[in-house]
Amino acid sequence: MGLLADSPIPSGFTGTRLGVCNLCEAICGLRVTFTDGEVTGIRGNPDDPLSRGHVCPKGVALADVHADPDRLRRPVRRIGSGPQARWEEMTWEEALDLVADRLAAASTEHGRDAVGVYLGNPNVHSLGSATHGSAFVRSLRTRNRFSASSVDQVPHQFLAWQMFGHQLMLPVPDIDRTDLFLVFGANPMASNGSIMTVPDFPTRVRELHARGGRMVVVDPRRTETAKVADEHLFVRPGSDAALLLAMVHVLLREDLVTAPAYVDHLDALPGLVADFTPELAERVSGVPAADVERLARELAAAERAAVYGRLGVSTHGFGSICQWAVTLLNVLTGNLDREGGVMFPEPAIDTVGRRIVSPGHHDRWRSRVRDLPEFAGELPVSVLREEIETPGEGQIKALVTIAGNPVLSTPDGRALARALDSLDFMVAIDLYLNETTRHADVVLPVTTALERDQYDLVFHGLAIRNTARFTPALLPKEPGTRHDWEVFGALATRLAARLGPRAPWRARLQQRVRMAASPRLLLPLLLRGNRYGLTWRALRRRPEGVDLGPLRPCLPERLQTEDKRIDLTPRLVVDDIARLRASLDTGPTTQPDELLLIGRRHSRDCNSWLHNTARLTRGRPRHQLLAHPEDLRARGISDGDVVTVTSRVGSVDVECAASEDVMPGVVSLPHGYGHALPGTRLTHAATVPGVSINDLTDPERLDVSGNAALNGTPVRLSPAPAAPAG
Ligand SMILES: Nc1nc2c(c(=O)[nH]1)N[C@H]1C(S)=C(S)[C@@H](COP(=O)(O)OP(=O)(O)OC[C@H]3O[C@@H](n4cnc5c(=O)[nH]c(N)nc54)[C@H](O)[C@@H]3O)O[C@H]1N2
Ligand SMILES: Nc1nc2c(c(=O)[nH]1)N[C@H]1C(S)=C(S)[C@@H](COP(=O)(O)OP(=O)(O)OC[C@H]3O[C@@H](n4cnc5c(=O)[nH]c(N)nc54)[C@H](O)[C@@H]3O)O[C@H]1N2
Ligand code: SF4
Ligand SMILES: [Mo]
Repeated sequence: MGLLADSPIPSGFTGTRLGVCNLCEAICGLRVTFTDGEVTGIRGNPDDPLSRGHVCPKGVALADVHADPDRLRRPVRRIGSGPQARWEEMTWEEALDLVADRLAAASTEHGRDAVGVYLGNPNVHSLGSATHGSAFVRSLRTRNRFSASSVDQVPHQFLAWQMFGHQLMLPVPDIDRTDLFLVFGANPMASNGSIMTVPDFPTRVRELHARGGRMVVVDPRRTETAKVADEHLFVRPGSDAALLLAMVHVLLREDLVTAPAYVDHLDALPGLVADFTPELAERVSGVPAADVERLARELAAAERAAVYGRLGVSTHGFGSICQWAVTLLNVLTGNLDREGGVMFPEPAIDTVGRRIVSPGHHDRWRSRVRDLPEFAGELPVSVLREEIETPGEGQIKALVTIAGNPVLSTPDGRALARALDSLDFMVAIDLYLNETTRHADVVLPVTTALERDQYDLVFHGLAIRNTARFTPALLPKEPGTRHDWEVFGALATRLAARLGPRAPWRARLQQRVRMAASPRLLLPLLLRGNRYGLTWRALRRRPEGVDLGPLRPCLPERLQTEDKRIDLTPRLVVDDIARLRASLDTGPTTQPDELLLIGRRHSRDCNSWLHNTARLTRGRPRHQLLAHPEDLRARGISDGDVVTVTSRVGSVDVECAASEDVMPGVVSLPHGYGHALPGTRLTHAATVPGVSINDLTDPERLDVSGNAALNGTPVRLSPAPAAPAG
């Protein structure tokens, strides 16, 4: 049968083919059933050595995105603006020329930094973006580069760059072999894991329990993950730095340390954490001092333990300190690079060791208005709006967004939306006319996941098991549509012609050849010399994925630091302890009636962009503000009322739901909602209730790495004057 075929299905095909889901980091292998050329079923592939048959409701929605009549299939140009705006289709040649002309004009008239670029999350899930996207971004020659990373995982990268020598040298929990799994600020039951590619998390937790292991979750909300854990501890949002450092304090004070030989400055740690006592942690975080001590002791006593801190402690005012403390807990208990601890995946295509991705750098330039340093070539997206709105040399006049929806996903999105209208020119490379792309002058749509070849250059490197998998495109590209890599190539070539040569001719030629080659042609080159001797041919013969075995210890050899040692006191993070101490004196809130806002994810949401399919939005509404019944009662608010939530930057009206699952003093909204805006073309999503949490989050609240502190935003709650529309 056609399960193993290597080219798209023929028209009218009936049968099953292997596919892959690229919607989240779990990268599940799929079995896709076709009837007369239409997708009629999507199931998990039990033969996939990593995902083992797992699939979630979102995977099934891949077909809905492909079939969605609202999805753009041709380039469009906006005629007029505001509510009167309409969209007109263009030919590809016309659209690409116009975009290249306008971007080049901004660059030559106002200087190269006049073009800004924002890369959204789906870029890391696309092979074509990995192979061709960065060359396009480089061809813009701007320092005003932004991405969703700075509302997500920059603290992880910032720390990995300083301690392990490469921003993507990120340890992942060896969840299949650990005895104690300590989770801070992550909800893998809903998110399916992040910086931990772990398809089938629920089964793996059951297996952990079956072998006598334990999972402990520290989170301001009793999440889906907390509910399947052995223990859950509430923690005040934004306070984990003090809590985690207190655990380090206990390890050092009680002499529970078994650090490896390749670490430096161990002796400096006791002085750095001396004042972070369990008592201080209790006062700040609400976690009892006795529990802080017990957790530290249990961690030291466990034969194999993994400490994991993710989005909740990374989109945080002290995200870098949190990630540092998490790393210290693993290192000091001997759990870094140990089976059952946290380990470094060794992917077949080693983007780290082969420097396919740069190791990272810091403060080579700064943002113009707020003077914030770049990290790894990007500025914090929290400064994007001011860089567009503040006049002067280097002001952003033209913007490119690629697979991103920053109006819903970055702090003070409403103000960013206004700023987008003041640009001279904006182009979006995207599938939809949504809250962000409706501001563009031109939208260039690309093919969907089912039409593209896929190899996960990023996520094999973050996976809990070493595997490799090449999945050929299932569906042929519709006539007149383009793959993302083709759009990147066409734009890069046009820009080079308009902006004039910069590199020597040989390099330019090589670049042109590379941009013209499909990702599939580049993969054999990338595979060359891999440590497994895995050939391109062998990879293609096994579309279910090639198993390369469990994670293996690899330090200190694989460290990317020059001296193959780990500095336990990374300066840029250690220097931030002074700011942490100062914040402990003032506290997270300034007013007695303030509550702390946190986000949440649901298994049927995918950031902001999968709400246009009824399959994922039916069922009980899930957009509400969750609040503790006591906090509602104290404000005269009843369950189900519409409330006004106000922060420093804005306010929204939204239904509330009383829930004892959130800690008193904490309220929670999901992100990625708030769709019914004029000019969008999201017929179904526009009927989905909810508001954008990022109309409340504050671009002034940042970690030292430049990452936005989305969680723990102080807000006030009051009964709303009238019911909201819709
Ligand atoms: N308050 C709060 N804010 C958050 C978060 C939070 O937890 N709380 N989470 C943050 C995180 S972790 C992230 S990653 C960001 C996400 O932030 P973004 O990446 O800005 O937002 P997405 O919702 O992922 O938007 C993806 C966009 O890509 C388009 N798209 C989908 N597939 C493709 C494709 O294959 N090609 C192209 N060209 N376009 C495509 C979609 O139509 C959509 O417009 O949000 C962040 N924002
Ligand atoms: N279904 C679904 N899956 C997804 C996504 C999605 O939108 N939907 N998005 C994908 C993306 S882009 C990413 S980055 C990952 C993220 O994956 P995760 O890191 O698992 O992210 P969340 O589910 O947002 O979990 C963050 C947790 O941190 C908690 N938290 C908030 N503030 C604090 C705090 O101050 N301290 C502590 N200890 N906890 C806190 C929140 O209550 C929440 O439970 O998920 C990915 N997977
Ligand atoms: S868990 Fe993630 S990768 Fe797997 S089917 Fe769901 S969305 Fe797709
Ligand atoms: Mo993310």
